[in-house]
Amino acid sequence: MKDRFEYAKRKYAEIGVDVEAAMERLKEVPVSVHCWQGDDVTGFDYKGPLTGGIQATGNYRGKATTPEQLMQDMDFAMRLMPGKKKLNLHACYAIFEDGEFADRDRLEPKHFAKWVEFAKERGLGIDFNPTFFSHPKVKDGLTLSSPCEETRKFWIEHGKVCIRISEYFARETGIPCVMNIWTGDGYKDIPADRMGPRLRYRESIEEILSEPFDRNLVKPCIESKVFGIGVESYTVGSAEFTLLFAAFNKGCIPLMDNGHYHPTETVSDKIPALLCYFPEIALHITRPVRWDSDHVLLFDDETREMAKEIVRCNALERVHMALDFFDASINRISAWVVGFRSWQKALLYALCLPHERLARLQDENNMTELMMLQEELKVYPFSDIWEEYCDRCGVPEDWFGRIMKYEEEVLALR
Ligand code: RNT
Ligand code: ZN
Repeated sequence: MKDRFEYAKRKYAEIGVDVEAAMERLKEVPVSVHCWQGDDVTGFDYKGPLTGGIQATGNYRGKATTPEQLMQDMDFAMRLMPGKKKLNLHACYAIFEDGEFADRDRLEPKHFAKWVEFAKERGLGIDFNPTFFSHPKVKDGLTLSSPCEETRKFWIEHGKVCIRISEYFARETGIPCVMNIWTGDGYKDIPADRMGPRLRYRESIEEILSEPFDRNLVKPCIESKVFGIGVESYTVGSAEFTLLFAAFNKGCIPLMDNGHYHPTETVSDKIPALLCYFPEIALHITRPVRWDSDHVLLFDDETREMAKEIVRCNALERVHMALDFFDASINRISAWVVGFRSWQKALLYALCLPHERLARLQDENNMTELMMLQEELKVYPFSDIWEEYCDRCGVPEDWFGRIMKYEEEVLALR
């Protein structure tokens, strides 16, 4: 195996790529692991169905149903993922001690103390998301854009308490917290007023962000969407609305989820466009199949292309990367691990490309050689670099066998 790695390393060196440097660089890049793959976005605060136009399908055995189980599963999964991680939480994952309960507008840092403990023990930063769905106060499918003042107030308050919790995460872990605002607000059928909800949405988010906080600790993001299930005709937080909101509100970061665009649009192309204007951007990395289906991320063309853009733009520090998929039809731990590994592969692959040389060919209009080289690079001995990277990160070779054993010994008994 080492011989193969040495050969691959030489082969890459011939085209000017230092694979050692690539591996070292990747080890420092944090990728946020979403807790919600572990329990199909259920959370711990309400017993109702998943709403907001998103859907987890499948009923594979062994779903985590308590904080202890979710932490145990996540811990197990993370050990099988090479590279640096962050923990991504949603507000609905608040942990209440014996019989105590606080609604979403009354959440406090203490309700996340156990998560902080979990993160600190493992040296992880924490990212956060207010949860504007799966809750009785979502009125007629609306939250921050609702015409009902009481509803709007409730959700604004939720956003504000989440800022305070985000700041607490950052202070405790010493790592800034990326806080993402996404709502499923919209209409199933053709609305009579498209601007009204957007004006209310704008006002609500501005109000949330008027909560005083340290901008070095909390990085607020806003995520757009094209449509959801049951919300097919109109989405308040559309792409244009969201991008312009971020552009006009200093310090607010636009978040692109690559499941949230029309099927022939690509987020890989949008990354460099946004980087021309925003100092920082954020991503939800997923795999949409025909719609925003949130299938497990794979090492496919568009995934590689997104990673290539981030690396080419020299923007590994400017792009906050988070995974966002949830498949309940297969072993959830394998889903987590395969998805995370896919993104690591994509980043490592991108770091092992001779970007300057390729760009030069483009600038010289040598499109003949550019095509040739881009095609040849696809079958370079990348797998040997990847194996070496996993080995250096201490990931066991038989990681999948371990997941199967965990399914038998832990998940199957739930
Ligand atoms: C939904 C959005 C959103 C959620 C998570 C659970 O379409 O992608 O980011 O997936 O917040
Ligand atoms: Zn998302």
